[in-house]
Amino acid sequence: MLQVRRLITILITYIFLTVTSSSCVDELLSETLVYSNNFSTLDLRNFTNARLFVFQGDTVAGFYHNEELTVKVLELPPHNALRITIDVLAHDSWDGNVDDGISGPDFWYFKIDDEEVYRTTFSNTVCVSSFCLRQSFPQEYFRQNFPKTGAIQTYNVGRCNTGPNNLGTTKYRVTKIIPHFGNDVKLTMGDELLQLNANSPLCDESWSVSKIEVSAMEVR
Ligand SMILES: [Ca+2]
Ligand SMILES: [Ca+2]
Repeated sequence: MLQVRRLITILITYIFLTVTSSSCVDELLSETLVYSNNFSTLDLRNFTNARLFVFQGDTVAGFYHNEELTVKVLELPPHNALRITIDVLAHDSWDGNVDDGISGPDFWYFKIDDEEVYRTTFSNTVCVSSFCLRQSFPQEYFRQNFPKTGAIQTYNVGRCNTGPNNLGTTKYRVTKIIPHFGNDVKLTMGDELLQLNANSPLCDESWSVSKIEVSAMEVR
């Protein structure tokens, strides 16, 4: 009887291992951080359209409104995927998903080798029962999350819009893993911001980047 039980246990274990080992889960073989830039050393090598300013004591690349910022990372080690991590500052009155043809949607995106791989919206608005402009982040567009969901830091100060409707600045960490081969990668960050009723759309809403990281991954 004991032997029968043992045999049954071995059989169940075998079936479990067979099922779990054949499931389609990618296995991470290696991950190497190959590029990290928080602009503290003013390193703008291989950038296009980069400019720096200091926000709350931190040197960042910015600010932008309907512009793109590009960096090339060269001589990557062997890999078949990249992990891209970007810390984005959303300054002032971003309007999220609102689709009124005047205020938004307010999109932020990035491209890998000129192909868009990520698109979301941010909302810095207040959220009360009678008024709340949702944002897609932490997911990609289109999702209906509350303003500032997933922020890693919020600041009471905006960059420009300093009046009674100052909506501050919100920092988000955008991360995505993308299949990639080849020795070099071109990373392009950009926005499609809309604010037709503002005297200065650039003052009304803009963005900056406080850190960029690229990791080379080998995945099976
Ligand atoms: Ca706005
Ligand atoms: Ca807007």
